[in-house]
Amino acid sequence: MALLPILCFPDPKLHKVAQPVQTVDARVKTLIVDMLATMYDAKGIGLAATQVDVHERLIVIDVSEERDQPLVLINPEIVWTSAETHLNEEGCLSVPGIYDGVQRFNAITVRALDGEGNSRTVEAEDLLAVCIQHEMDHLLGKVFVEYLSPLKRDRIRKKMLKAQREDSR
Ligand code: GNR
Ligand code: NI
Repeated sequence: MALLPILCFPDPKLHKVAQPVQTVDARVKTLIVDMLATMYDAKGIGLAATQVDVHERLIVIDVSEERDQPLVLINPEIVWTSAETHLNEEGCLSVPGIYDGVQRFNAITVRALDGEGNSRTVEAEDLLAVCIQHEMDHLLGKVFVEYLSPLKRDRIRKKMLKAQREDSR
């Protein structure tokens, strides 16, 4: 088990588009274990492979209070969305300390492979639906701050760059 470094905005690697996972083999299973460990260590509710610089369509999630219900989604595809959307306060492990509102579907249905490579359908609402949409954006190279105004995004970019400069001293 290894903790993986998480890329931080505005790292251009966060904007790479992930490719489908070809086979759920030992390499992918090791990646899942490491991503779950990294997510729990960082106290996140989700993590996309893109954030650990692996550009394959794989996400891990756990929105449970007890942190004991890991969900692995490989090659996820949204097959249904609710008509209603909702403005939710979001944060991101790749943009630490920043929280802002993003409009998301209230409920979605997703088809994906699980960690064993078996096909499954997940019906999600509320926080789980928000989290899946946030993670699937990462796989498309999209970070939530891109939904904010250019002014806000630029302020966040400058704040992150300054924090990264101070960290590296
Ligand atoms: O830990 C996280 N919390 C969160 C809160 C509201 C909406 C989305 C998220 S996902 C985030 C972890 C993360 O950055 N995943 O990519
Ligand atoms: Ni994120």
